[in-house]
Amino acid sequence: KEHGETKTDIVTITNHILMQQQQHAGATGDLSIVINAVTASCKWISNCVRKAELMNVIGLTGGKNVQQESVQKLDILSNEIMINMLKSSGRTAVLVSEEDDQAIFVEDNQRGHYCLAFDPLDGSSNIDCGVSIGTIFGIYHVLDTERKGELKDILRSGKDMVAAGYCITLDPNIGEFLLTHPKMRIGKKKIYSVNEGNAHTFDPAVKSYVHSLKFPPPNFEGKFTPYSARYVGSMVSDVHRTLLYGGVFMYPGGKLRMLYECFPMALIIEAAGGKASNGRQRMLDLLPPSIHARSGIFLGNKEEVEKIEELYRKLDAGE
Ligand code: P6P
Repeated sequence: KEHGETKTDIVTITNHILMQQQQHAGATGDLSIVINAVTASCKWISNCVRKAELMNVIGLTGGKNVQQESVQKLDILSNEIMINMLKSSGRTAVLVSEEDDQAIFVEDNQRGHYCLAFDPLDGSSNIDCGVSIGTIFGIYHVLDTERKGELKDILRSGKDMVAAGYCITLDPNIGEFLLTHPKMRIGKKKIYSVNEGNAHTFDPAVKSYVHSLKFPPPNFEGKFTPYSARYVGSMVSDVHRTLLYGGVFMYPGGKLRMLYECFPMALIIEAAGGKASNGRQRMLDLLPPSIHARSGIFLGNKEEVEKIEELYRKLDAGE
């Protein structure tokens, strides 16, 4: 791009998916339809969140979701938008949402070959203070297209996911998602991201790792080079920064949900050349025992995650 010339090879998500799909001879276009339903939902949700401040919709409904967390009205709205858009795409069979206690089995006449696990509005406790929030989703293809639409089609390990994504920003001017980082590779900055208010719950491996980042030995020039601490408290924001800048994001213990938070983010980070683990095993190899099962998660630059895994090996070996 010469200085001053307008960039003309703008690729929208629809074009990008179609170009990817054309590379697969047997592609039916169904996955493109599913992803377009997700992007349409994200545009609608983004619009609702922006309008919420004006409509004063913000405020607790007093209800509780399956996680016994107080629910914001926007959570309910976002969930209904996602479910209705995915069902009416006619390409989905089973849906799992953070907002619904049970899996949703799409009626026969609307059923398709894809299953989605999603958090319609992750980080919603941050809505009132304007921190970025977003939608996280992971997509599976049903195991058997003749018998599509059973729990086993979605209660699976992360490595079976065919696609995953999150929505955090939308270009409100043209209302499109634009390809900004083709062939995305994770950054290499020295940043660590964890809620240190939970330090009293950290096991010795996490304690030792975090300490090593804050008080590293002098580098080869004898300089003291601690990592920077960054923590938003909204997974889409913390993982997006980790993807673009590098470093490590951690939520030790079991708060984040495997199907619709850990697996999609693990798939994305691995696709960008990073690593994701529960400290002992590759995140995507885990098999969730239930649809809202939780896991500890460490994701980011390979060498950072490998340091943590080595500390867990020593901890388990009693060293
Ligand atoms: P804590 C938001 O509520 C969320 O589910 C994730 O988006 C975020 O990473 C995490 O919880 C923050 O949890 O305990 O640090 O407030």
